[in-house]
This record gives sequence, structure tokens and C-alpha cells, in this order.
Amino acid sequence: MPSQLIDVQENAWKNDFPILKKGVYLDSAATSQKPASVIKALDKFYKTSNANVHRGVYELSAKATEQYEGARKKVAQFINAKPWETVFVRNATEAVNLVARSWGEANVQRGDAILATVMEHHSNLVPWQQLAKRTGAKLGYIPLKDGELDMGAALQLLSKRPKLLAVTHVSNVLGTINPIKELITMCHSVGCLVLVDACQSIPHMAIDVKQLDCDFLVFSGHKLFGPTGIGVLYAKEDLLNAMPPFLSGGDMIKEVSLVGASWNDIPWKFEAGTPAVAEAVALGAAVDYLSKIGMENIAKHDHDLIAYALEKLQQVPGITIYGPKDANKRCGVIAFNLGDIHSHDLATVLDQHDVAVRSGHHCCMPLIGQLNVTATARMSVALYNTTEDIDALVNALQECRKVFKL
Ligand code: 7TS
Repeated sequence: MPSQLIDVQENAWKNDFPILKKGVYLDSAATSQKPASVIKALDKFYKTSNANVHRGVYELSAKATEQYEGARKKVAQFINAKPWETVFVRNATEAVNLVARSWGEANVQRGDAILATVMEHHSNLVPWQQLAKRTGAKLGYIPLKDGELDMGAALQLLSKRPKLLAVTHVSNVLGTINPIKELITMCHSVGCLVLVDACQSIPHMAIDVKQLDCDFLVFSGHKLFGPTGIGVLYAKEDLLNAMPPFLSGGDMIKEVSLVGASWNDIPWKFEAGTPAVAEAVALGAAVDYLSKIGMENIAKHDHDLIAYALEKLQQVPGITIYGPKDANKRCGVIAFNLGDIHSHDLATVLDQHDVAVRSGHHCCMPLIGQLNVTATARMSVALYNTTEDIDALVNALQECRKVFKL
């Protein structure tokens, strides 16, 4: 057992999350719980600073604007981006749609190739299918080999010089950590841009967009201990400047006449209408919270916990675990089935033992199909989970075996 797990068991971070006083929460891949500091930031904003942003000349509006733009700076710094390269959106899904509509329709034509992978969440798959349908482009997929991306096949697909690869950093089903840096280098050598879906990596490891050299990166605030309704699109400055707006209306314009309009500077060109101001401010508080703990410490904790869980779960008779066998190749989630019990039944019985896990297709129907199942259960961890939580899951699974007479 890794020595760090002693600390994990005495996890003080759990106390920062008011909702975790009861039950075992193992569904952070769907959405994370929120520390008290994030909840307080939302409350404080509405009590002391609420006004619309970029509009009023009065003090309260200036205060709201300052906090909103301050949050952008914090989030940008967190991923080593410039503030103007950091666009606030609703969630990762909206960020991918923004790129597919704006960059996609301006740059992808009939006969062009675009690439995704078989392990993408529907959010990073359906928008590309729709773009291919609208433009007549061909959408290819990097296949899997033993739960990992088949890099040989990737190389072959890249020889067709696709315009863009949309790839998840970490699979929300298999937990596989993809060799994102290597993929980006391979893609750039053939002039192919890369969009990284960081939803399942950013809560668990430090992300540096400049070091990765990705062209686009998307994530949702609610999986990063922030509130719902706020997400981030990072894109390289030149790309954002060249891209047409996605949504149009207030705040994204410079000037409007009855015959046309000119666009605001980036990032505001992509933030039409009143944004999620309080949510952005609270996401800034989430980033403060994480930075204080240190992403290296969180990465170590989450890795050790997944290694512990993998070892313990493997010992449950009748279990099938999906994804890489090596804990060093995984992050955050473990999907499994127990005998022939349907995962919804399994999750229901686990819930009766106060253990919350997700079940179903996890918005990855093509991947689930390739695993030759219709659904799986999935446990996922975050910084507040402990080895006791994993033990509770394993004990509850033993109870399931009795209930279903396995
Ligand atoms: N990309 C990945 C890799 C995800 O895991 C998810 C959500 C999304 C995109 C979409 O995020 P949204 O905030 O825009 O909805 N994944 C999950 C999940 O695994 N269970 O519930 C939501």
C-alpha cells in the first residue's frame, strides 16, 4: 500500500465539503461536490456585489465586472493561458459546440477529414458528426487497443491530413490517460489542430496549455469543484481572433447599426448576453482552493486512491473491470460490472448502502458498444475521497453478491 494512503485516510480536505457529512460519494466524474469556500463565494457575490457586468457606470457594476474579470484571470493562470484566450461558456458541451460551429464552419469543407476517438463523450462527438453532416467532411475515429488509443492507427489516420483532432485527455469510462502531448506533436506535424477535452483530467492533475501546445481545450466548472452553469474554452489567441462569433447579441459587439455590426475583442466576442457572473466568480474561488492545496498533492492523492481501489475491486469475485490494468495509465474513474447484474440494479443496491456510483452508458454509447456490454457501473474519486470510501464500496459490493446470489 503506498505510504501516502495513511494521509489519505485522515483526509482533512473532506471536512471542507459540507455535503459530505453523510454517505459515500463516488460520482465526481459526473459532477464534483463543492467546498464551503465556493458556496460562500456564490452567497457573498449575491449579497455584496451583484450587478450586470460591462455595462453600468455605477460602483456596484464596476465591482461585479472587476470580480468577473478577476475570476477569468485566476482561471487563465490556473491553466497557464492568457485571460483573453480564456472564454467563459456554460460547460464543456457548449465549448465544443462553439468550436465546431465557429472554427468548424469557417475552416472545414466538403472532402476534408476531421478526427475524433472511439472513447469520446457524446459532447465531443455529436458536434463533430453534425459538423461533418453540414459541411460534407469525413469524420474518422482513432480506434482502441486494450482500452488505450491505437497510436499506430492514429498515425495512419493522420496521413490523410485531417483538419482537427478532437480527443479527450482522460476517458470518463475507461479512466485511460491518453498520450495527449504525443498526439499533439503528431497532429501538428501534419498541420492538424487539436481540441483537448480536459473534463476528466483537470480535477486530478495540473494542466498547462502552453506546455501541451493544444489549440483548443475545454472543461466544465462543475467538475472542477465550481458551480454548474460555467465552463471554459481555451483557444490560442490567433485562432480566437480569426474565428467568427458563435452566438450574437449584447456585449459581443463593438458597434451596431441597422444594417450590421462589428465584433468586440476576444474573449468577449464569444460571450454574448449576460454571462454567469456569480458562477464565474465562484469558479475563481474553486481555483483558489485547488491552488492552495496544490495540484501536485491532489494528483498524488487521486492516483494513490485509484491504485488502492483497483487493487481492492479486483479482489471482488465476479467483477469485470474495464480499462487499463496498470493504475499508472488511469485517472479518476473505474467502470465495472458484477456478474450479470444490470448496472442500474447494482447502483440501486449500492445506494441502499449509502454508496453513490453512476450506472449506464456514461454518454459514451459507441465506446460501451465496443466493450460488448449495454451498461456499466462506474465509481469515480476526487480529492475528498478516502480509502474508507473505497472500503465501503467494496463491502457494499459483497452485499450485492448476497442479494443477487452470485
Ligand atoms: N467530456 C467528458 C470527458 C465528460 O466526462 C463530460 C461529462 C463532458 C465532456 C460533458 O460535460 P458537460 O458539463 O458539458 O455536461 N461527463 C459526465 C459523466 O461521465 N457522467 O455525467 C457526466
